[in-house]
Amino acid sequence: MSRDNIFALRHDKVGQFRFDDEVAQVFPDMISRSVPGYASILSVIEQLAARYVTAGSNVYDLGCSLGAATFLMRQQAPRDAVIHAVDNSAAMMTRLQQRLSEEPAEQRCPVQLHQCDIRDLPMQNASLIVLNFTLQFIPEQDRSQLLKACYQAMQPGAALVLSEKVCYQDPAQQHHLTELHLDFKRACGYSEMEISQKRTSLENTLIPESIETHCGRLRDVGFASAFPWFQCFNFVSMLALKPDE
Ligand code: GEK
Repeated sequence: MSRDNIFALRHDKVGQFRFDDEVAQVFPDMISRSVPGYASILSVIEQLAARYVTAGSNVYDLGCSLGAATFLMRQQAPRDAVIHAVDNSAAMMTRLQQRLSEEPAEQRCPVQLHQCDIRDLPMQNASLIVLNFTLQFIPEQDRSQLLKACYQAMQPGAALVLSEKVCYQDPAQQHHLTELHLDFKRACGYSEMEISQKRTSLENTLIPESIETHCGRLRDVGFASAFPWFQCFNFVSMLALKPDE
């Protein structure tokens, strides 16, 4: 796995963060050293696939990057399900296509790649939809519509996983959780300069919201229940369930 040192050298001007070739090349290292709990969340996504993915249904991995969730869900999905891995980054999709072509031709369900904006993707007959740290990159005004499209595409009893970096209204809580996250990044080997330049680069690109805002929005678009099932510092994963008919 290539090591992320994108922000290790001082940049005169830090540009807006992009999921380009440089990022795609180091992405597994970058996300596992930046998102506390990432591996645990992925392993539960695999477990959820075993529970929720039904025969003949569609599974959507929205903002799939290099397909970490897709590969794990594929281990559990019935052979006649289809996993749709969706990302608008050409660099991510090229690498994912390459990785898929290197997979042994085994008895697994098909994976269809879609290089497009997740807001433009038609979805239907879904048993499981995953937004693993993706909604935070969608403009706030578009989030309800996207989640409504997910809800409408889902079968009764289907599940949606929403993992996000979150924020808190209470300044003390926000401060402490941010500090604990920074400690995590330091312990993972990031320098103060890397941390600071990455933060500048993500400003106005990654927009966190509170757990209450997320769960409230999920209920507003129709999910019968929506609740956090995992938290490490200011990183949370939520589960939203469509009622059985
Ligand atoms: C994982 N889920 O490893 N349409 C499509 N893709 C988008 C859009 C959009 N509008 N906006 C952002 N992306 C993955 C990790 S990373 C999270 C997800 C992170 C894509 C973007 O190109 C990137 O690949 C992904 O969402 C976010 O489980 O880097 O913090």
